[in-house]
Amino acid sequence: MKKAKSHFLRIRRIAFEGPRTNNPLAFRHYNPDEIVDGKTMSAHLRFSIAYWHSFRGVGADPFGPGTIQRPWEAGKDPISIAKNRMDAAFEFFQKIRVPFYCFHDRDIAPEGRTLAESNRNLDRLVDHAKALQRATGVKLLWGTANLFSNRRYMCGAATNPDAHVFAYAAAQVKKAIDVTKELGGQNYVFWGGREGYETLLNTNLKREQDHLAAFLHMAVDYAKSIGFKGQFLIEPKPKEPTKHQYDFDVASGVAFLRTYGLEKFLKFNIETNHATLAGHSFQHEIEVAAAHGMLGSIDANAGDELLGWDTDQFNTNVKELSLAMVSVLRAGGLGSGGLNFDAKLRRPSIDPEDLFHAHIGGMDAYALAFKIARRIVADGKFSGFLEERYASYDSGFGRDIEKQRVGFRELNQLVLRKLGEPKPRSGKQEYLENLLNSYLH
Ligand code: XUL
Ligand code: CO
Repeated sequence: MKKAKSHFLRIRRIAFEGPRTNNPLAFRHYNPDEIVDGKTMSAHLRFSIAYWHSFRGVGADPFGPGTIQRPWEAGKDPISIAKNRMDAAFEFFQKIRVPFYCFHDRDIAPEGRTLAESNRNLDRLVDHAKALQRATGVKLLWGTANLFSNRRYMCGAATNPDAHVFAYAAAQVKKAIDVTKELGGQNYVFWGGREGYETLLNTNLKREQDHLAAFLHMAVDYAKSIGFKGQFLIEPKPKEPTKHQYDFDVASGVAFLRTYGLEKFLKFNIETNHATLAGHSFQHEIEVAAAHGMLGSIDANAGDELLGWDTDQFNTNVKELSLAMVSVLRAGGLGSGGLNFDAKLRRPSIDPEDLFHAHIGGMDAYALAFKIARRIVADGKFSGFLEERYASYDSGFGRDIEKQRVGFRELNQLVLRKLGEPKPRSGKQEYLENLLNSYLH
């Protein structure tokens, strides 16, 4: 491939300079090559760039069009623009030093007038991506299909009342799985943006959920038939754009997947801002997924405490991330998943340099949280406290309860004859909060 011109001429590859550096374009905590437990930090954290935000986001909001103008968007031919944009993206991936990226089909290639034309456009950009992946070593963490922007999907894709739309979505996802496989994608994501409803006056909820399950079964069968080995992930979100989305949170997702016999085939892609929109903490969603052995990947971002929608901001809250990373480490890591920055610049952050500041902040916050979480886990103070708190279930009648070897009759006899009144023990929340802070500061 011929040497492409630089799109970020004034910015060099971001270096690790340590916590004391004054250089705003350097990492303070993320040292990609540092070996931790026999693996590089880069391999532990598996950072990924979200193509849709960083290379398709223009800062538009309901009150005004985009503010962000990139020089690589100039030109008339949509395919050449898409290729140019992809060159800029891969230069960014290298300079910010991430090993992965993620995309929707329509992020990387323009939609055509027909599905066949859209597929041809996609093929051209997939060829380009393949060459760039080979040249840079950057890999595809996951692919997905955009089943929510085009007006045909206004009432959903797999849950659309019109079977014709279901069929179209199936054809689009078939192609998206094909190209994800072709690019060596390690996962494939299903986010049901419009798989929900606005009003039950026009919605058959049960039928729509049955259809969503049928769609996912078809995807599983198709992946098997072509030998796609990537992990399927479902990404819950309670609302927005639909008022009520079927995969509301991890718990309802688990119930849905188990109800329809899909639990062996999918894990969860947990997004921080979706967790908080559902009224949960980020750590809660990770713990619920981990409890079911279904923690797959993370869409790393944050909401705004004062706003009730999906602001998709870069997360610099080290405390929140440390707690999340403790749960990730205890769950044994993310496997084929990673930390994908599903986060966008604020509307007035219009400089290409802002893209670097945003990701440096997000990566450093996660790297610091990772180090703190490793210390917390290694010290074992919190896990020791937990073990002690539940120790009464480790032997005697507590163990019999866990093993379901006793019932109400036996426990009734035990309390009346032997145990009597339980002695309450402090939950020690304030002590534990202080202990957590001692790791943070
Ligand atoms: C939307 C969202 C999506 C998914 C991929 O809130 O998070 O970008 O991550 O479709
Ligand atoms: Co997301």
